[in-house]
Amino acid sequence: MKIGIVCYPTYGGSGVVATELGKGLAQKGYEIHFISYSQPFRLDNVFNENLFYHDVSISDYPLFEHSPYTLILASKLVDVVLHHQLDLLHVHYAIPHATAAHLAQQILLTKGIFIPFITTLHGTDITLVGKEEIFEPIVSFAINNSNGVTAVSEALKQETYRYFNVSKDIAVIPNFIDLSRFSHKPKSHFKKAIAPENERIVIHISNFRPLKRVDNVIKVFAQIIEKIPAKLLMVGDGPERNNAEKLARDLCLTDHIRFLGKQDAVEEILSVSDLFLMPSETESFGLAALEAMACQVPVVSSNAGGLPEVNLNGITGFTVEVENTTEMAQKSIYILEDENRLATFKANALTQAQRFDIQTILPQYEQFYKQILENGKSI
Ligand code: GMT
Repeated sequence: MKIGIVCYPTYGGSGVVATELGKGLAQKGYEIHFISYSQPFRLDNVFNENLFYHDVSISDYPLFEHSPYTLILASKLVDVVLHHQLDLLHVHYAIPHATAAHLAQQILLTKGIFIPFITTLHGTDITLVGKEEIFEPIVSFAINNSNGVTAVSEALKQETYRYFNVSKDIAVIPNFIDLSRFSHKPKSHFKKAIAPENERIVIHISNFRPLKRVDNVIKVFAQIIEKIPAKLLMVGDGPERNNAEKLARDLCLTDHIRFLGKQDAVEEILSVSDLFLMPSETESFGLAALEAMACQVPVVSSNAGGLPEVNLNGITGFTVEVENTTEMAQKSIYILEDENRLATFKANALTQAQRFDIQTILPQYEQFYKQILENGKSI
């Protein structure tokens, strides 16, 4: 089967899921064509005869103050489908990818070619951007006209029905994890460098967008450190980083917090960590939390969106009301203060992460593709 995958190439969960899915499918013999405006960052250093990347070059024609990306992408999709005889398009993130795929589908129909497309909803396309009223008609239209729709959590599925005029069935296929990469690695020398007095290591990883509430990470940590010797690692970069660094300074915590910026080998940093904080305002799934759990790191998160489907309250960590930093700190201290309790939470985190093993989830996508292609035959 030849599949075109459309995604955002930059740091971000949807691009990671799309890229890892494509790589996994290519290994199983599918021919995968990534189509994006730059090479997805997780597609680095991969050579596989079944993997292709097609660049969507953005025109700089002076009349276009803003390049019409949706149209350029639609044209590129037509081109790639025709020249590589694709069977299926799988677009990640509704805006604008689903609209571009629909347009490409209609153009190809005029040439006597039918290509079905699947849209995977990842979260902010529905919860944030989607709620901007202006986008409602286009997102509803694109979802209703997709040949198949998946959402990464039950919560996101329900939210889509709540906010959009959508009649289409939505299948839930959760995020997944490659356990051969994300596993606990012995890195005691690294731990010693960060926490020479054997302090607990607390970690946060994100793109530092406002909805990640990195300010609350710092506020929770400020309360943890009053009771337990600890260090905080802040991994990632984004618009809120400066504010977070300033808050750390204002709270006199700079000796205890390290801002590491973007890191590739996050599994190594997670391997020395004892607790992951994710106080997000909204989170359709929380891939970063799953990556932490796979490395045996318990999670204290908000209870937003799909997080309770990933982080089991009282078992793999705790889920707490968004903004309740006092309770987040109390739960964190509860996990960190007792060695045996911490070990139990760590073991539970791994057991839960194993349920999202790529080997289990990838066949769900394969099954879904088959179903959509079968349905397509009857159109
Ligand atoms: O979380 C982000 O800022 C990135 C965002 C994206 O669209 O790339 O992630 C979303 O998709 C991920 C993969 O499905 C989910 O694990 C994240 O929970 C989701 N983010 C939000 O809902 C905020």
